[in-house]
Amino acid sequence: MANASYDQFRESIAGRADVEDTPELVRYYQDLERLQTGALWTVANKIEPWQPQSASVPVLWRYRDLREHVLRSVDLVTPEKAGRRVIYLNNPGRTDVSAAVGWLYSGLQVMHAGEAASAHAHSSSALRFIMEGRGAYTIVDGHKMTLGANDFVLTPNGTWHEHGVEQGGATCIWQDGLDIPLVNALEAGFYAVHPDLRQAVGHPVDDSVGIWGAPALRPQNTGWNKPYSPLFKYQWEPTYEALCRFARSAAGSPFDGHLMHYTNPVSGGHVMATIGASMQRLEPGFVGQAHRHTGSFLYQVAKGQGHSIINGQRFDWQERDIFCVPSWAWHEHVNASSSEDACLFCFSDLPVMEKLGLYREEAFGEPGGRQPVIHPT
Ligand code: 1HN
Repeated sequence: MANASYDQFRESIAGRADVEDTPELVRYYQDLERLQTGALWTVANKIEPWQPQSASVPVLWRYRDLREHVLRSVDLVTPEKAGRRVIYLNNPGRTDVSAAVGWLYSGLQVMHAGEAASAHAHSSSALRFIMEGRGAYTIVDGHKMTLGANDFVLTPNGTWHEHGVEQGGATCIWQDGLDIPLVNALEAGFYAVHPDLRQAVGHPVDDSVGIWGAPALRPQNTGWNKPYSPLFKYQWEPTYEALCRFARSAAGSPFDGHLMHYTNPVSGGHVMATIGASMQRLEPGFVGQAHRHTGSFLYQVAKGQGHSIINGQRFDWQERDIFCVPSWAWHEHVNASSSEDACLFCFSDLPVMEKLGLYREEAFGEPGGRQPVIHPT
């Protein structure tokens, strides 16, 4: 990387731990170990790196490779037996915690017409992004939502939630995103199965959109005070229209093109306490500049095709592919197509980074900087 030699230089300068082992020190360390203690200077440089050292690696999961294997699971296990019939994304650097990137979990869930998975609740916050099929629904705390391709739905932490596909629908596949690795790292995870296995639908279908989904209008006297969005479903069509209007009205970001965050209509902030999400549009011919920031990001290509360069490695993506950008990895996005725009859905732990005061961002090199491609594909 461009900054590697500078980082190595900084690592060699004074002020950091630099104690050579002697027989006496080794005996001392052994004595400390027996007392469940240790000398900080033996670990300080490792536990306090100069900058984030993500254990996650950039990965592209190609949908054309995954899809048939996801569908195979339909004949192998039932949703009743499996609880959730999901093929999860396993970052090679994070296999110990079943994470797709950083502290985020993700998987592809498949359901046939007429199938349903029972209701449960857990401390993890979750979301779904619909990839294909017809007739999918999710019920969140008695609110039923109908779902189509590129719709984005929340199942916030603590809510009862279940999913299914209506009789007469078509096999559905969606991406799940959860903060399970984070919640487990914080040792704060609870899980419960609904006592009746199914929830009663207690409200008109899609009522959360009816109440909260009007653009820039907030209903009066709803008394919502939960730490997540009362709007549980964000539909594709109005999202795409908003991005196109944004693109006609302003230049957008040199790094991200036209990017809009899905928001909690009450607070204007992120949709959930630990997970944020966005959709960005890269217009035909868009060549993004490289930058990096803290936080772990998982993208799904909702529309079009293009490529991203992540820490010097080029990943060519097309519709439905999923790829990740680990914390502090350089990344830039390109839509080389001359005619079609590309849209990237993304979810991340940005709310956590922001709330904890850990968000940091920098541009690559000079303005206009682009990465050298070290590993062309
Ligand atoms: C979960 O609740 C779902 O509700 C999917 O569909 C995947 C992975 C781990 C823990 C809970 C779902 C999950 C999950």
